[in-house]
Formats: sequence, C-alpha cells, structure tokens
Amino acid sequence: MADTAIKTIKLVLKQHSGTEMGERAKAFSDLMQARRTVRDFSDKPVSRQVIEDCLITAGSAPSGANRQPWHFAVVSDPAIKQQIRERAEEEEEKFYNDRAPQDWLDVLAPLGTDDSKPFLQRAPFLIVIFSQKFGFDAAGDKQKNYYFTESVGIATGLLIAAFHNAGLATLTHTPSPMKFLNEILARPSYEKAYLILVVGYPETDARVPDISRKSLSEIASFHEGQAQ
Ligand code: IYR
Repeated sequence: MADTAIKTIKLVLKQHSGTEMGERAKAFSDLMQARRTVRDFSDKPVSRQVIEDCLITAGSAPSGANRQPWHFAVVSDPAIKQQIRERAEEEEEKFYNDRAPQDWLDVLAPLGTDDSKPFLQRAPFLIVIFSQKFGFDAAGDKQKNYYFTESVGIATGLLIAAFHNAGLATLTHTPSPMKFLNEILARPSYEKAYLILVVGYPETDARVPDISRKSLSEIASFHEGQAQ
C-alpha cells in the first residue's frame, strides 16, 4: 500500500455553553426563516467587498475529495448583463411557450414567473455558478472530480445564506439550457453552468408569493431508540 501519512492540524471550533448554543441555533433559524426568493430587484449598487466575503463563505463548503469543484463568475458589467438577459429570455420563451409540459406550468403559476427576466439587467450583480466535472493538477494533468453537483449545491446554499445574512436578496435563476453562459463568459467546456444567482437589494415595494414552508414534522423524522 502507498504511504498514506496524513498531515493534520488542530481543529479550531468555537465552543458555546448549552444555552448560548440554543440561542444561536434559534437566532439563525429565525434569520433564515425570513429569507425569500425575490424577483423585484432595485438597481441600488452593492459593495464588491460584500460580494467577495460572501463568495469566500461559499468557498468554505465541503466538497468531494476536497476538490472544490466550483467557479463563480461575478457579472456587474451592464453590457454582459444585457447579453445574459437576451439569451436567457430566448430560452425562457421556448420553455414557457413549447418546452414546459402543462403540469410544470401549473405548479409555476402560483409563483407568477414568466419569460420576462428584467432583473437580469437591473440587479447590480449576477453570479453565474459553474460546476467543474474535472480539474487539473499542478502538472496540468486532468483530474476527475467527485460529487461535483452535490458539492456545488452545498456551496450555493452557503452563498445564499451569506447574502441573506448580509441583508441582500437573491434569486436562483435557471434558464435551460445554460450553455450560452460558457460562451458569454468564456468559461471552458468542462465547466457546466449550475445556476445564475441574482443578487441585490429588493425594490422598496417588492412583493413575494404567499407561500409557506413545510413544518419540521413534514421534513424530518427522528430515530432515537430507547433510553437506557
Ligand atoms: N427557469 C424558468 C422556469 C422556472 C422553473 C422552476 I422549477 C421554478 O421554481 C421557477 C421558474 C424561470 O426561471 O422562469
């Protein structure tokens, strides 16, 4: 067997008292309950430093074999946002008019979505998230990535939470197919666009669909065994 000496460092994890832990868990839960996907974005500028710090949070996600198989293309250039909007609306027009089966259109109806995507131009930032099916080692040799879709999903979740924590609104937008994003952003073919995260302040009079979340008992089951 190959020599598999593992270099380790001491774990640094902040410890809290039981009450403090409970309070922090509840406070974070309350914070996240207030997150809503927004479609009415203001054009108010957002600090690039905030975007960078939230991306660093996303980059802290766990990933298969620690390959960190993600790339975040951060777009604020109005000309590029316009191109993305045009190409996305072309795809969405086909989706809403021919491609989507009626049952899909029916479940989207309460969300009020359609093929018009003005937020792609109006919001200050679009973060196009790419997954990397493979990467390259230091010698330039191709390296396979593992669980790259799951890994990028986790990073995206952390990114959404980071923006919400900063007081910014997000929208996960998935025009389909998304190949045009590789072209516009000159990303290599081994990267696959995962979704566009629209980021900005909500419009002052932004409205959101009146929908609810599943309760804890609907989303979780507890398998506790017998107390000894
Ligand atoms: N990509 C389309 C359609 C869409 C699909 C789902 I599933 C949604 O939750 C919302 C929209 C669009 O962005 O309009």
